Amino acid sequence: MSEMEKVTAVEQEYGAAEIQVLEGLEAVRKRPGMYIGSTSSSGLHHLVYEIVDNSIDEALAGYCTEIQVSINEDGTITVADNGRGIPVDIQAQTGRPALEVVFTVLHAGGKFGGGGYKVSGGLHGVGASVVNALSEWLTVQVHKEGKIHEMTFSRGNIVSEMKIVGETDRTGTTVTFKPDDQMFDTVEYDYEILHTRMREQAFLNAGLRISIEDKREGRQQSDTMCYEGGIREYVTYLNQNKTELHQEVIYVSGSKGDSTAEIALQYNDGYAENIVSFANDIRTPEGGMHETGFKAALTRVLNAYGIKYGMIKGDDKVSGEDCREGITAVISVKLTEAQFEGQTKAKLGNAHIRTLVDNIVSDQLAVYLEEHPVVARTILDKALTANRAREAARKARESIRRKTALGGAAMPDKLRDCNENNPELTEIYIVEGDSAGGSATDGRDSRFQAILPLWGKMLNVERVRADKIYGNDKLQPVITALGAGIGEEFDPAKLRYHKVIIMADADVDGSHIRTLLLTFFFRYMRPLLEQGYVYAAVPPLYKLTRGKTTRVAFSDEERDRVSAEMRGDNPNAKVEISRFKGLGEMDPSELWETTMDPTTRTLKQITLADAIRADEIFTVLMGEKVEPRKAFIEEKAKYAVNLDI
Ligand code: TTJ
Repeated sequence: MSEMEKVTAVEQEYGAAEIQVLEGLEAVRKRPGMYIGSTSSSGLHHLVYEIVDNSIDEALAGYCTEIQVSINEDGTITVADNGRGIPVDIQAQTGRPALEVVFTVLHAGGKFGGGGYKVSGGLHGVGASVVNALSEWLTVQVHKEGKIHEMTFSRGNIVSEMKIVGETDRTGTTVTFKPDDQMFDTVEYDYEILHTRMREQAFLNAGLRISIEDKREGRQQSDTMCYEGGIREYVTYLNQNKTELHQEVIYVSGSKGDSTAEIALQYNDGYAENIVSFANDIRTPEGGMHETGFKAALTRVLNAYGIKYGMIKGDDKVSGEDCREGITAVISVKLTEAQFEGQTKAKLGNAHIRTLVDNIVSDQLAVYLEEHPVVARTILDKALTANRAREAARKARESIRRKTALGGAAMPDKLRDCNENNPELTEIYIVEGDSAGGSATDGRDSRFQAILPLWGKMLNVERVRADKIYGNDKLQPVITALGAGIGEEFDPAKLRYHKVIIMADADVDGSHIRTLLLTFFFRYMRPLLEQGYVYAAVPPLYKLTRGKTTRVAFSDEERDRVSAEMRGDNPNAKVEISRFKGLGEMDPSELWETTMDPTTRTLKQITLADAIRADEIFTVLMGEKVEPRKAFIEEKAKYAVNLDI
């Protein structure tokens, strides 16, 4: 039951209604994870998306053209738009100003005052009241009808009732909030995470100008994003640094009833399939009906064209995978009452959307191919080449399989396996470098911990056809050790370890390996991430020694605190502090105690969102052009390291 209904049920007795409201927001503070997914960094960033969603709804309704997001100097967040402004009049239902209701009643955002928005990103969201409940303080200013209306809150409670604080000649809404550090593991915002999300939203809402600024000391930066071409430009962005096979991005769109769909696509000369899909501006990395409809129609249209013009003969059809080799596509659908399903609620379930997308692609792509025969021939050639390569690879794989039949796959030489066989109890550390691998092997508990060292440069999965992955000397050991296959054959039930732990240094090389591995898992073992099997080890940064006592610290703050503790009441005591330069520097017992012992270590679970970001770094920048790639990886290394997203 929504809180709104409860409030109505008490028939607007003001006191009772107020109590209901407080109980509503109290529930949010009791179980914040229920409303924003988690109280980690991901939940923290979610607060911003919740607020921005409201402004995007206003933009979808046609009344807002600009949104500004700022990380203020003190680490608080401001979101401002130039929409009509949240209504400030007294709401009949509650006898309270609508503005107050938006921030104090659960799920009130966007749906009050009758009518509301037809298709709304905010429909998925939980609304401004949740952000309010989880903020140490929050201020909202509404510019409307010549006046500036202001209201302030603390942890969801009203601090000052709505009042007029000045005059204005514009309209719009501005919200500033400070996330409550009692509610979150961290309250430090990451500019890159917000930047990526805002860029995505700008692509999805053509013509909407979104700017973002970091005003914090020493980290000042900003960007303004506005894409008249919408998802067409998104495809261009994803294909930048790649060699496109045809110049123009193909775009098709249509609607039925309240639902709309648009698809943009362009092929490049690589082998990866890169389909990014959204429902109501929310990313759906697990796919769903819109992707299914798209894939079915694409395969059907290309085969029909190939047969019609004699490029495909007899029964030699090209498969879906063949048709998607080297494709970059963005699918965006909007619908009322989107059903999000799957492990991470990241899969669209509404079946009528499959039909809508299938029809649009079937009709319009067929016409496009007829009108652009050169492009059509290029795409068909690509699919036919993919088809031949896949056939050849399948035969090669089968002959290898026959050779190793019965014996099962031999484990990689470098793998130091554990004794336990039950995968639910075992874990594998994928370790960067031979020396760290040595320390890990000596330090581990070999009963349940396996070690697989990786060394040297990893394969750039962007530039390789899926079949080559099997034969790659860096990835093959990972595939064999995990034992669950890759791609469409990947089967989590066959996993040999239920914890896959990436252990790499907190430097550029470490983040490179981590990014590559995550990209690989994202592309070829996605359920591994979806089902939460992947972790990052968190090695300490500092070692502190006083006499015979040694301790470690994982951050600068902890270093200072531990150092003070070790000195105790003795101000002259000398505590020596050294920085671990890398995993290889730790001796086996140090590595065990700080990073591998399940009773003391910290593991960060890697989410699909982390992998998407790693993949995007790749998709966008791992093209042929080497220099920008190097510069980018070095610049972004910090956020591939900072996995707590
Ligand atoms: C609702 O319908 C009547 C006219 O105003 C519409 C509205 O509420 N627009 C609106 C809300 N624009 N911007 C917001 C908004 C902006 C922020 C930053 C935060 C919140 C909670 C709402």
